[in-house]
Amino acid sequence: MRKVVVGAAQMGPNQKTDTREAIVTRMVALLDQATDGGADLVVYPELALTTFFPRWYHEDRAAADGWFETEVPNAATQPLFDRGKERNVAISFGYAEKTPEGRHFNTSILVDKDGTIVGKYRKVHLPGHVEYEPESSHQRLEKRYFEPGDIGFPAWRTMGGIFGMAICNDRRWPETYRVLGLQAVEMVLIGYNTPSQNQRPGTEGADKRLFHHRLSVQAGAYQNSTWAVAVAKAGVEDGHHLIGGTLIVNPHGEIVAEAKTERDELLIHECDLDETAFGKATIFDFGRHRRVEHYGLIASQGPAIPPPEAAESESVLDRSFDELKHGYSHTLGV
Ligand code: ING
Repeated sequence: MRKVVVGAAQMGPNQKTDTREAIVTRMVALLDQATDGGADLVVYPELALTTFFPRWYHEDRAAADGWFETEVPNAATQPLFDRGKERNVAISFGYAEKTPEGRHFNTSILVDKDGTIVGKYRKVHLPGHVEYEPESSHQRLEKRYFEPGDIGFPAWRTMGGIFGMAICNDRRWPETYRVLGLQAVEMVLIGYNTPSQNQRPGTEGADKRLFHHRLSVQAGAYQNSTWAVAVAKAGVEDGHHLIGGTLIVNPHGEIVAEAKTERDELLIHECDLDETAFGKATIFDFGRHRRVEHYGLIASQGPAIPPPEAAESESVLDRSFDELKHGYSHTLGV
């Protein structure tokens, strides 16, 4: 048994006017509640220190820099680091990172029980757009304010297991979990801020969003035989609603805990990392079952490319094995 007691610390809304200090005070209260409940690890949401500011358009991109941290820990977050060390608990949280070179990332870190930052992840899959979309009722400007992550999907050994991180939109992409799965990951920590309104009203509401959220996290956990802890910032921020649905999913893809509110809410669950072993040794024994020679398109092709229109007389049997083997992009010479 390699038990890690996880505290999934869902946060309610952060308003534009909330100070970092006031937000960190809430985070410390959640940490206290978690450690009172025996937690070894507390997981917080994406962009935990601010409102979800990519909903706001700034013509001058530098005007958004106030939402970014130039270093962590810093004065605002030191109380959280101090409390974690004092209470001997690991923490993970997301924030907007501005590097000394002036680059901008949507970042999360993993801090071990003695306050050392043992892992950093920068969000790879950035949804939305760069420019203001006048036709959209809601702006999604992550591509304006952040660069795609430049450190891939690393996994780290800590707390007696193998941990990885992902952020929000990443959880919708199977590649995220598989790259971590190929590092034998045993627990994936995922913070998210997911709006319930779409840019084009009426296409899908909170219920569909929650369904896709659960589906994505459960699938990723099951298909890589790993625990997954997905933690929301939820509720109405500056008039804009974010879904809740904080989840802990076991390596069999089962939801073992789920938040009921859209406020600060803590889930606690005792996770046995050894529960990942069965799937990794049987149905998802990657070494025994995966056939990488057929997966080339996944890492070599960005967009979907449909097969060519078949000529009248042509049958698939007329295509060379080479064409079939390499997929249609080879045929199209792209
Ligand atoms: N938010 C959303 C997410 O992927 C989104 C963006 C919402 C995409 C709904 C698709 C549908 O959960 C972030 N921050 O990535």
